[in-house]
Amino acid sequence: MSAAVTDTARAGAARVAATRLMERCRALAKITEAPGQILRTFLSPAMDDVHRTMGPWMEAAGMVVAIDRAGNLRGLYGRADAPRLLIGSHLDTVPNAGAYDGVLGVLMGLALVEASGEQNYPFAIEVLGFSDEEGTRFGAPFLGSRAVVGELEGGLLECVDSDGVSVAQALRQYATQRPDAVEAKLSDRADAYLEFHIEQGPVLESRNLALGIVEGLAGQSRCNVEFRGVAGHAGTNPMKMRKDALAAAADWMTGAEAITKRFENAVATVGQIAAEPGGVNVIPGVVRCSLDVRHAEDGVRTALVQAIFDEARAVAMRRGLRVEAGQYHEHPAVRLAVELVALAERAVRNTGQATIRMTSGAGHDAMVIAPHVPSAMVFLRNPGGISHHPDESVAKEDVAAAIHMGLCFLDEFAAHESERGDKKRA
Ligand code: HGY
Ligand code: MN
Ligand code: MN
Repeated sequence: MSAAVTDTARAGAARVAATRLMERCRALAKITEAPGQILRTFLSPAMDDVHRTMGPWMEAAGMVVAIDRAGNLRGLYGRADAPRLLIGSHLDTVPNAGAYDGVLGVLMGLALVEASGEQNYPFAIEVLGFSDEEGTRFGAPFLGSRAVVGELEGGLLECVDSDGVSVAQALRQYATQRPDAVEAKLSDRADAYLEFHIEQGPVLESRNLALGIVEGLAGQSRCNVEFRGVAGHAGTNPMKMRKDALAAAADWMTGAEAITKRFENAVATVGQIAAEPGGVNVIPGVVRCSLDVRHAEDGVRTALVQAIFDEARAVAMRRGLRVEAGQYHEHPAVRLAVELVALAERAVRNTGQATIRMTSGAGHDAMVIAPHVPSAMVFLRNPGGISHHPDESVAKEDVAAAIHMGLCFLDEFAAHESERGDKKRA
């Protein structure tokens, strides 16, 4: 069959596979631990339901399916002792999430196994559905992929959820309830990792492109800032005599925003704020804020975190309050594997599409895997860049383009693996 006919057939198969993938995203979007919104968190019963739904799809595609002790869903297509291409992303969500963040990348792995038919690749494919990338339950992200690379340890295990349960306790309880869970570890045959993800930003749409090739991911810091003032009666305390923790936090946040704008391409976000005691007629005595800081260069990010902490101390001093600021999680910026990024770019071009190289402001499991396995990421256009929101969407045509590109990637990777094999034998 001529290459053109094969490619036309392939593009047709990709469109059929894209329709099924979108249906599966909608089916999984119905699985939630909060009626009326999409919410799935680390080791929750909702995640078990996702496994019970996806497992049969993966088995029907010829995969051997297992759940590991960190709650990651794993499907292997091909020989266990063959070199392995990992394709994955996460199955957990933020609160009130969209239907595609993470899930799409896991279903892309399944779709490529199904669409690749009986191709006899010189490698196996392992599809991974990570159990926690967002950090919604414990605040610390990447728990699933960190477990796989052996980095779920130390302080991360002591993070507690809103019920006071630690990561370590949650893992012990999960393993007790699932004696058949397999070890959460990376195969020593893992040769490459590929992650498909919606862009969660406006760039591809602004450039009228379906797919982007990720070269690197910005580093991120997650911090807590706590202001301690004096709670009091809202009616009897003159404004000049107050030590209002919420007014101080507000003062700090506007200062932090102005500071961040002076650091080019940096972002800082206070996503959570809790005021105590929380009465409408009580001056807040304690306010706890989250702080998420990101930048492509680690030195700039570290300097910005310090400048924002200094601003908190200056506001507290000015207003006569106490403040504690600390970083509880950070992940350095990551560059993805040059050779694999070029291979992914070639695969896009082989489908006849244009593409661009991008740096991701969002964190992804690829940044955890990349220091251990050569990794590449492909972004899909995300209308309006809307994400972490129920209006998050992706076009079926762009999913078809991604599947088409993914099949070309498998061809390119097969050639790459055969070449590696030849060199080893020489
Ligand atoms: O926070 C992030 O960047 C990702 O969506 N977890
Ligand atoms: Mn996300
Ligand atoms: Mn994500």
